[in-house]
Amino acid sequence: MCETTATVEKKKVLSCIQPSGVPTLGNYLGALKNWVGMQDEFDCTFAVADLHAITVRQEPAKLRQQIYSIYALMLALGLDPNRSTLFIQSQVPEHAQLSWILSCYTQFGELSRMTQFKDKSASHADNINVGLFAYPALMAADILLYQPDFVPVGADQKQHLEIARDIALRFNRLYGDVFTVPEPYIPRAGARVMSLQNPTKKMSKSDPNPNGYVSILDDRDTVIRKFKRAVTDSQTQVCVGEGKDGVNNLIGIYSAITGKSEEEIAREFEGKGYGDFKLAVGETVADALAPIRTRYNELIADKKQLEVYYREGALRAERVARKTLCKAMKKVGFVL
Ligand code: ATP
Ligand code: LTN
Repeated sequence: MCETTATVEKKKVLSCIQPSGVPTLGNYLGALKNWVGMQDEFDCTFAVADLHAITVRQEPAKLRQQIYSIYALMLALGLDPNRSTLFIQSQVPEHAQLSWILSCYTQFGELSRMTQFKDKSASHADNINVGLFAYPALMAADILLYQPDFVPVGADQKQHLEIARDIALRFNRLYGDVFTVPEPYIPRAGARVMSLQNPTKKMSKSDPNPNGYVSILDDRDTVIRKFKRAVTDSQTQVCVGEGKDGVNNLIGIYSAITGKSEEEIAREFEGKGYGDFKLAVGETVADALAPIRTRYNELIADKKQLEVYYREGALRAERVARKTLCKAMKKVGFVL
């Protein structure tokens, strides 16, 4: 009997994170942690979305620092440049090129419905720029250039992913199969981590109140202090329930890190008060983040090595991106 030597091609995954500050526990549980776990099973591409970050005003020196910092953090978390393609978006010009093309296949009306645009226009009322509005077309380009099957993101990005799918379908209908239409990959626990100070609002690294978020690089005492101060409610029982946004959020965080179910958590803290629970969540989060911080400090100290990784990552990304861009350009009718 003949043995088949054909290898099964791995499914592809792509995601990005903005260098708009130090990533929070929300970014970690909603996205980054899942990226690390996907590397064995999938052919992964991950990027620092610096072009997206300038949709709100950034201080140049600080932005540069944050780009290095997020790249180092991706490595510290366990993303492996030998197995995955890890790059900086602005170093692969195909993103901006495809973004322009796709923006001509995106309707003003559909962009006007984006909740992130509405939120950010309200919080940056003095700078409602065209880039902030067109952001989903750039995000669609980030994705479609790499033909991924899955895009792991937090729940807040679902709407942007749907528009990326719509753009891909629209383009394919006009020109044939140019783009893979990707599926969102949203984790069961941790998909929407809320602010510790206002648990009806998502935890965000650009929150002006640092007690609202836990940064991945916060030290142990800071993490525990922020959890001790977390807003809860006037009840006493540790369990999921209506009107218990703060406690629900803490249970979600604890569940995402320990893998325990809501019922198991309720049983574990039966008869104990919120104080004990908040301390336990704080300690668990601090334990999970400590090794990441240590590794990050080593990596960020060696800029030369970081540069080797991100330059190589950009070359690898560009080889794939160029192919898709050329295909799309040819279909549209450009002379190549
Ligand atoms: P900003 O707060 O500056 O607007 P952001 O953190 O919302 O930025 P990104 O840095 O691009 O945006 O997010 C990277 C990933 O983290 C995305 O997949 C996003 O869905 C996820 N994410 C962001 N905030 C949360 C949260 N609070 N809970 C779960 N996932 C989140
Ligand atoms: N829009 C995302 C960041 C982002 C992204 C992407 C996520 C930019 N390009 C491509 C997934 C795929 C955000 O604001 N969280």
